[in-house]
Amino acid sequence: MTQVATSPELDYSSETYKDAYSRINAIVIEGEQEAHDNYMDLAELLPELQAELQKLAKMEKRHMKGFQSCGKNLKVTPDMEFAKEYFGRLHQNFQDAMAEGKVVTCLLIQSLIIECFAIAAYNIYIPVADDFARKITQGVVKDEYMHLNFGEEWLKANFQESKAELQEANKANLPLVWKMLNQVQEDAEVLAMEKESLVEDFMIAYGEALGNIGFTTAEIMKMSAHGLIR
Ligand code: Y39
Ligand code: FE
Ligand code: FE
Ligand code: FE
Repeated sequence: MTQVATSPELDYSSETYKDAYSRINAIVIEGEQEAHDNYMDLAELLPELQAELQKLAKMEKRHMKGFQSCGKNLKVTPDMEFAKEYFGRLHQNFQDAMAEGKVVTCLLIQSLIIECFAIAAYNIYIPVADDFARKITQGVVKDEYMHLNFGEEWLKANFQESKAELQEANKANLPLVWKMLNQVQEDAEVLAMEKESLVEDFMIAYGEALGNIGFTTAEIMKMSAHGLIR
């Protein structure tokens, strides 16, 4: 939000930039792959929405390929081992919920938390990206709003019976996003992405989503605060 529109001091071919990019790019590639897998899993939990969910999964696969080409363009090898570890706990929580058939928790993790994380990160990245990556990311972020909207619509239509599970899943998963943001803060700064802007954009998108689903302002504030504790 408070970010400058251009960063002429960024040297996309410097070793410092490429080293940080090898982790951030890997996180994004791994995130898109896992988003694909998550929507394929959700298609099993919601057979009546199978076609739509498979379409979302396909978009995530396309995003992954786009970001792989961004790394190649900068001659960076993504550190996929780091990225797998990075998503480990969130991934496990999704898997556990999936095994129990907890569709509400799965939707909160993928379609609300992870999509809002993507929306914040991509919006903050676009003004400071290289020309090639900027074009790719602009195309991707439009899709992410559609994915977030999918989750919002389903949860809004099933709000009363989902409410308690949403609050519980929020409590268990929002703190993980905080840890994840802290963990990449330094690498993000090398790319001229400020942590404060990431947090701000994430909370705006997430709070708005909770409001659209049906939570009151007081409930949203309570749920947001739970992210900061623990
Ligand atoms: O739905 C999606 O496409 C989500 C998988 C993508 C999330 C990517 C997470 C980006 C975090 C980057 C952190 C940069 C500071
Ligand atoms: Fe995506
Ligand atoms: Fe997405
Ligand atoms: Fe700074």
